[in-house]
Amino acid sequence: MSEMIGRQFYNESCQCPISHFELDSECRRSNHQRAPNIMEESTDRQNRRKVVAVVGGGLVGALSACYFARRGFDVEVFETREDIRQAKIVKGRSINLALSHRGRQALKHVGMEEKIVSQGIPMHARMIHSLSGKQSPIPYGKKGQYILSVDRASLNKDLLTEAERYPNTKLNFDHKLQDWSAETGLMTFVRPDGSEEQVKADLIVGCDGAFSTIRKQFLRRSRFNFSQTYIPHGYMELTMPPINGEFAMKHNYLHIWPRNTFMMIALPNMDKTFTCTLFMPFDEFEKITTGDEVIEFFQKYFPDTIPLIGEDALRRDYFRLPAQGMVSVKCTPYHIGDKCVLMGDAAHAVVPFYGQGMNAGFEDCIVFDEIMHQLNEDFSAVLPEYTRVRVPDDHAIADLAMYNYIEMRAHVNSKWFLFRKQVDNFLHFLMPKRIVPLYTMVTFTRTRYHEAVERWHWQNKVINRGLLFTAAGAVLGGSYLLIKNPPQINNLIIPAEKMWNRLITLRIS
Ligand code: FAD
Ligand code: EGU
Repeated sequence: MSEMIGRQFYNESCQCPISHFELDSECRRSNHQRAPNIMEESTDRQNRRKVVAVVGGGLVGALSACYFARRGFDVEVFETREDIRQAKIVKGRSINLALSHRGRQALKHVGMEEKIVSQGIPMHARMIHSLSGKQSPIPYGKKGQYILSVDRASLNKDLLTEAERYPNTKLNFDHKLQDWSAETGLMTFVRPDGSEEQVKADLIVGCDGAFSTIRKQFLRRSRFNFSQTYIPHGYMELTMPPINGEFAMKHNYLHIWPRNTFMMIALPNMDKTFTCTLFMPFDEFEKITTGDEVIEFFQKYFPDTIPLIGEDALRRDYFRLPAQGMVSVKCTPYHIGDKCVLMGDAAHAVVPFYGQGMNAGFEDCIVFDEIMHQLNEDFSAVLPEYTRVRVPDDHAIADLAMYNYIEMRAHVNSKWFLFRKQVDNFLHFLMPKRIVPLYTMVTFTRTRYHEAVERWHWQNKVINRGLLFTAAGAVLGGSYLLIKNPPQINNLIIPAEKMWNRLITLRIS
């Protein structure tokens, strides 16, 4: 175990001071060719730089490595997979993701916003596809308010490369965490050849995703709360190729086909394809067993997409991979003593029905960093504070995403979706300060998630009260008019026979 630490401490000697919140880019990009400073070297030896082990080199792990590196820690990232920058085929979850304000802010803090944004495709509105093939756009907000469709693999690669630019960061691929001890902090990694490696660090950051191995040790501890829920839906990704070298649909949109239990979403890619994600219950996925049944199903629910995805491609791709599951995980606390902390999906996996999983994980990094700054990087104070501050917000977004899943599944067809979003936007237009749509707070601000939920409840009260007053006003006003101009009573009486006929037709239709 000391081998790993040894390699870190005594070989590499970037002369960055222990704590440099405002580390300028010049220092870390100079390939540390600065002449060793004797004063710094001696302090380094006495007061060795702390080692932070980031377990998981996914989106959140790679970003959090940058944050710790910026602060001057010796960062070691351990990732099960091989280096995806060299790999030929990258398997993994969803191909593209919606990046919004929270994620962008987190990237901005490490100077990565511009690069990532330039490789994303702005989506200014949703495009709602009705069953008849009609398309209706609904803007996300004002002109500057858009979300970005970004490629997961390329985002992950860029973040790894960025982390690696810090001389005090080392990436260890082909290192799968097998187990670790919360008592000693000792981690055991397995290599592809079956060999084991043991590593110790001052702080372990668990960014190893929804099925976190780091989290397993939390489960064995007293007073750790944990819940995990699989939803009955699965998802499948299908690619819509370009037509004559151009996007098959308008590309600055998030395309949505809301069909209650069945739903499809499509996000654009830089290569002019769309990635369509079909959401439906697992038992429905299983009912479809032949190519003909696939076409029949699409004919019934998503007819406009058949020529765009291509009939042959549909028949083939539907059976390429089984549908993937979606899990929601909530837990608390996020830390063990001053030794270990969870971030990203390892701390909170959310269902993708708000497009916030990665954004929330990226925001975890900002929140942790802000607390590090406030509490002078004292892990024994920072970790409990991070749990205290962050848990309510992550739980709020997990609940919101689940709520939206249930709502969409229950009664969201294209008409309802259009209607609801238009009502939201209209109320916001009437009272721009007082009523802000929930998705706006979630997607375009850094309002704490739990505050967004509280505000939403409060707004709904205001709206309901408004509706009540409007209704009461209508009744009172109507009564007044009736009293002032009493109608001929005879005109109101419909012959009983006529009434009966009306009732019958109502029942039938
Ligand atoms: P992961 O991306 O899962 O990374 C974990 C990493 O840890 C992996 O690289 C893995 O190999 C590694 N690892 C695991 N175990 C070990 C181990 N034992 N040892 C070493 N390494 C290990 N979010 C959004 O913000 N916007 C969206 O539009 C969006 N759409 C989504 C659509 C779908 C269908 C799904 C399923 C999710 C979506 N998300 C979205 C959520 C987003 O994918 C996740 O929140 C995000 O990937 C979490 O990042 P992470 O780094 O915490 O975990
Ligand atoms: C799901 C899967 C539309 C990417 C939620 C909206 C999503 C994304 C919505 C996926 C929906 C649903 C919102 C964004 C976004 C909407 C949002 C969902 C990106 C409430 C790659 N959702 N998603 N809400 O408002 O706030 O447009 O896989 F269909 S982005 Cl489910 Cl803003």
